[in-house]
Amino acid sequence: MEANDVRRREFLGGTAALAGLTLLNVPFPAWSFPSRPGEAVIPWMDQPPPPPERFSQVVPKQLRWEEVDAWLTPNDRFFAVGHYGFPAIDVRDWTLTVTGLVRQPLTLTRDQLMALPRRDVVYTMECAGNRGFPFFTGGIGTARWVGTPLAPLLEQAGIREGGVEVVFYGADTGEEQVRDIKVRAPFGRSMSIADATNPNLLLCYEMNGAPLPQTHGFPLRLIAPGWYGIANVKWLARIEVRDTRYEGRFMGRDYVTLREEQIGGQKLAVETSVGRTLLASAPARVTRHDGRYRIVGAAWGGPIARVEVRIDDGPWLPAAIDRSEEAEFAWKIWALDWDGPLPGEHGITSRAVDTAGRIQPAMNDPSIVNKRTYWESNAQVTRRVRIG
Ligand SMILES: Nc1nc2c(c(=O)[nH]1)N[C@H]1C(S)=C(S)[C@@H](COP(=O)(O)O)O[C@H]1N2
Ligand SMILES: [Mo]
Repeated sequence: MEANDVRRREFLGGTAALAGLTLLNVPFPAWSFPSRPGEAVIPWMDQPPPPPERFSQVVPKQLRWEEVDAWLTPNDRFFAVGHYGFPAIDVRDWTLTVTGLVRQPLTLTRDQLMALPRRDVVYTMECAGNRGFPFFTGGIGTARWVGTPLAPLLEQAGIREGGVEVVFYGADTGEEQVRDIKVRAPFGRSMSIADATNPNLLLCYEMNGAPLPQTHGFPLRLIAPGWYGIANVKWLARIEVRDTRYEGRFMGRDYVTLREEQIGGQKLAVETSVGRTLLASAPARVTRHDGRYRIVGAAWGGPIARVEVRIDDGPWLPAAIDRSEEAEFAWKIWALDWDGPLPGEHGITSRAVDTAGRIQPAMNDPSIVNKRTYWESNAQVTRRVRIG
């Protein structure tokens, strides 16, 4: 799009920002963003309510959308989820094992993993529960994750005939109950062999240039670009190849989406395990500079072709996509200059469109209305702002 290309020059920051980059001598503008020096952020009116105590223990930190001022989310602003707490692992006692239906079981220390080929990916991770509750709107962030590809290690271990599933276990454990039986189980998630050997999967030990923080899975986590957060097993301790489907809590009981369908005149629910990301977007912030307003947001969850923004009940307006920083699995930052808004309260809605022409569903779309559980809530988001 031509409009986008014109805007691109502005996004690159003009001469002042470029001079700044030269002075800092960074190889790429890692923190570029469509911001204007001296602009003011106008906080949203519809702030999320404080979450219940039990929820805050599992999700102690969320992204504050107004604070999104860079493509990458700094580690200290990155949301965190721990279903069984946030264990502190002593790396001297820690190894990663690859076991089960493999010809050659492996045991690796962190040093051995770090000596293997190094790859990075910029990936936007979103919790599948994000936007499922009014108090959960910041379960998302983008980081540069560094690690070693998983596929060559699985290749080295050699999956034996009959192996159908790869299970990733964390070092964190919790008490689980099925019917009246209580057991202790590790956090676990699985993938088919085809998904687990995808070349994009990383065994990750570095986040945004720092050693992987404890909260985010030190010393090692799986990074599964294109999947919801739940697939990215933290404090990774064991990888096991099995000859049956794995049905741990986070595959088979929790993180299960219930969607109703009309089947032969009957409403019947389909139960699916949360997996790959769905197309989504959200307005992040409204800024004002010299009396001129700008709406900035993000779009993610699929190959983004364009983003459209609607103010109140007005027409869908094309937003400009920031092309200065892009990666396949990272959110795209978009912006729309909002000229001459009338004083008062306004609703701002965004929708992403992917390269196949699919449109992020509206709140009243059947895919949203017929979904009974809160997982995978990728409907369009409307935020409210008051122009003074
Ligand atoms: N071992 C382990 N890994 C885990 C979890 C967990 O509770 N234990 N939570 C998952 C969920 S639900 C999400 S959304 C992401 C969040 O990653 P973050 O805390 O680094 O943001 O981690 C995933 N990996
Ligand atoms: Mo999650």
